[in-house]
Amino acid sequence: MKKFKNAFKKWKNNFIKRMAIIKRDHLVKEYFKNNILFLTFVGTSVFNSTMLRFFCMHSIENYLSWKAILADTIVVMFIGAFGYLIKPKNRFIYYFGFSVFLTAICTINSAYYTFYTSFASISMLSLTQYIGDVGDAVVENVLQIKDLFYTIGPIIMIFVHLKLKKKNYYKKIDIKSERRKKTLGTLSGSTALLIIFLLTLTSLDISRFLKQWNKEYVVMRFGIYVYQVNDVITSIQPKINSMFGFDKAKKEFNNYLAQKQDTKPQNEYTNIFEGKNVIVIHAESMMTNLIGLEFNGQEVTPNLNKLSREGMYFSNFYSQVSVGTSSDSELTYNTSLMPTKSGTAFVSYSDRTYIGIPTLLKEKGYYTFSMHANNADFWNRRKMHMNLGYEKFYSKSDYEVTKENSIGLGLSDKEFFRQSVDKLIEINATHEKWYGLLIMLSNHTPFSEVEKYGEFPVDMKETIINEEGYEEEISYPYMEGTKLGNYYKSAHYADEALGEFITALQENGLLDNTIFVLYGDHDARLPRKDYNRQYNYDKELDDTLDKEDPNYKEYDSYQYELGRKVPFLIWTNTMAGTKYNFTNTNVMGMYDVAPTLGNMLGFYNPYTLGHDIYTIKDSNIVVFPNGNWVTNKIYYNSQKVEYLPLSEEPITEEEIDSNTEYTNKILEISNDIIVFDLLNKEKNDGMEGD
Ligand code: GP9
Ligand code: MN
Repeated sequence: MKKFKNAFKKWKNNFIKRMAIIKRDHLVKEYFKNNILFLTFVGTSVFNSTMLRFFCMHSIENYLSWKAILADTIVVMFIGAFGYLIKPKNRFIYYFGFSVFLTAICTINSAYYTFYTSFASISMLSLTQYIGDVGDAVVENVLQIKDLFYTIGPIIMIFVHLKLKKKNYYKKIDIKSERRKKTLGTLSGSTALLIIFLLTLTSLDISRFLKQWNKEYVVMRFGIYVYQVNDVITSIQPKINSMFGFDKAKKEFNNYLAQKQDTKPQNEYTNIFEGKNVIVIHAESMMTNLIGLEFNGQEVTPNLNKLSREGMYFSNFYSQVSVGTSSDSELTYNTSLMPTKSGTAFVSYSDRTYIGIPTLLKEKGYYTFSMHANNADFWNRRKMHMNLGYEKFYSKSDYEVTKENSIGLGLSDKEFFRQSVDKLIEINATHEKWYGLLIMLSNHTPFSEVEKYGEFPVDMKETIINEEGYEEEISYPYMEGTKLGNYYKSAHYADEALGEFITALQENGLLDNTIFVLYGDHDARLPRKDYNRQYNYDKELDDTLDKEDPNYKEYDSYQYELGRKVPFLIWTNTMAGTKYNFTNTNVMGMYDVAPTLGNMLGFYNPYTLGHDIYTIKDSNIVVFPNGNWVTNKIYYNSQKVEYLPLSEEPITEEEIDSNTEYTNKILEISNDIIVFDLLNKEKNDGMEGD
C-alpha cells in the first residue's frame, strides 16, 4: 500500500510539473501570438544594432557583446512599450516610424564609421555645410552596400504587417483594457532587465560612458542606441557646462598650471632660428610610410625624402586629430591644445581665446599670414585664422582658380604653389620678417583623379628571359587600381608640387634666410586590406596571399594604427651635413610642435599641453583624442583596454595606469580650456604661468 502511495505521489508530482510546463509553453505561445508586431520591432532593431557592430568592429567579442545586446533590447523595449497605448489598427505606424528612425541611426553610424573610424555625433550637425564641398569624397568613400543593409528592419516590419492585416490580426487583439496592462507589463520587464544590466557594469564602463571620449567602447558595451542618446546629452552638455561648470574647471586648470613643471626651455636648440623667416607646409594626408617607398626603383616622394635626409626629421611623429581632421591638426599645431570632446574647436568654439604661434611671432615683429586656395569659410578658417593670429588669410578669392587648374577639392597644389610664390616675393620685399602657413589640398581623399596626377606606375615589373632567350619586361598589376595605389600616385603628384615649390623659392632667394617646416596633417584613412595586398602580393594569382600561406604577414590592426604616423621636419637649404641634420626617433605629437618651434624661434606659450622635444626627449607621451596613448615603450589602446610593447624594456601596471590617467587629465584640461574659455584673462583672473 505504501509502495502504491509513493508511486501515486511521484506520478502526481510529475503530472503537476508537466502541466506547469504545458501551461508555461502555452503562455509563451500566447504571448508570441499576441505581440508579433512588438516582437518584430524589438527583434529587427536589436539585430540591426548587432549588425552595425559586426560591420564596424570585427571581433566576435565586440559584435556579440551581450551587454550591448541587452542594452539595445532594453531601449527598444522601452520604446515599444508605449506602442501598446495606441489602438491596434494604428499601432503599426508607431512601430514602423521608430523602426525607420533606428535604422537611420544605424545607417548614418555605419557610413560615418567607414570614414572616421568612429561613431557619429549630433554635435557634428553644424558641420554638414562642408558636405557639399567634399561631396564626391563622401560618396566615393563613405556610402557602401553594407550601409543599406539595415533597411532590412523596416522591410521585415512591412512584410509582417501585411501578413497580420490579411489575417485580421489587429481586430482580434483589440481589447481596450489590455492596452495599459501591456504597457505596464513591458515597462516592468524592461526595468527588470535594466536593473540586471546596471548590476553588471564595471567602474570602467561607467566612467567611459560618462566621458563619452571612447566612442567605440561605449558602443561595444552599451549598444548604438544608448550611445546615441548619451551623445545627445553630452553634445549639449558643453553649452550647459559652459554656463554652470566654470568655477570647477577654472580651479582644476589653475591647479594643473601650478603643478606643471616645465618652464621656458633652455638647451642647445634655444633661439637657433631666431629672426628667420618661416614657411610652414600643411601637407594634406601625407603619411610617414611614403618616405623611402619605391615602386620599380622609383621613389614615391623623392622631394620629401630629400628634405628628410637633409634636415631635422622626426620619424616617429603623430597627428592628434579627431573629427575636425585638417582643422584639428591646425588647432593642435598652432596652440598645442587637443581637439574638443564634442564638435570641433574651429566650428563650435571659434569665439574662444587661443594663443597661436602667429600671435606670439607677431609680438616679435613678424608679419604672419596663411595661404589656402579653398573657400575661406571651409572649417570656419576665415574666423579661426584671425583668432589664431594670422594677420592675413590668402584664400580662394586671392587665387586664380579654374576648372582646368583644379584637382579634387580645388586649385591643384602645383598651381597653388606657383601663385603663392608671387605673393611670397611681394611679402618678402615689404616685410622684414615673416611667417606663413601654406595648406596643401590635392592629396585629399578619394585620390580618384588619377589622370591628373601624371605618370607614376604602381605595378610590379620584372625582367625575365623569354623562350627565345631574350630579356623581356613583364608587369603584374600589383597596386594599380587599388585605393592605396591611387594614394601613392596622388602623393607622388603632391611631392612633385613640393619639389617645384622649393626650386621656385630657391630661384627667388626666398630660402636664404628661411626655415622650412612641414607636417602631415593626418593619415589618409586607407583600407587595411590594401596594405595586406601590398605586403602579401601573390603575383601569379594577382591577389593577396592566403592567410594560411607560410609567407603571409598580416598587417594587423596595431600596425595599422601605429602606421598612421605623419612626417614632421624642419629644413633649411644649408642644414645638410651640419649638427642639425639628423633623424629624431623619439615619439612626438602635433602638440609638441609649438613648444619645440617656440624654443628654436624664441617664443614661449606657457599654456601648451605638449613639450619641447629636446627637453622631454625619450620620456615623451603622445595622447590621442580617443584616450589612446603612445610612448617610446608602449602603445595603449583604450578601446580594447590592451597595450602593445614597443621595446624590450619591462612594463609595469603602474606605468599603464599613470599614463592613462595623464592622458585623461590632458584631454579633460584641454577640453575645459576651450569650452570655458580659460585662456581669456578677463574671465580667468587666477591664471598663472606668465
Ligand atoms: C579643406 C581641406 C581638407 O580646405 O583642408 O580638409 P579635411 O577634409 O582634410 O579636414
Ligand atoms: Mn586634411
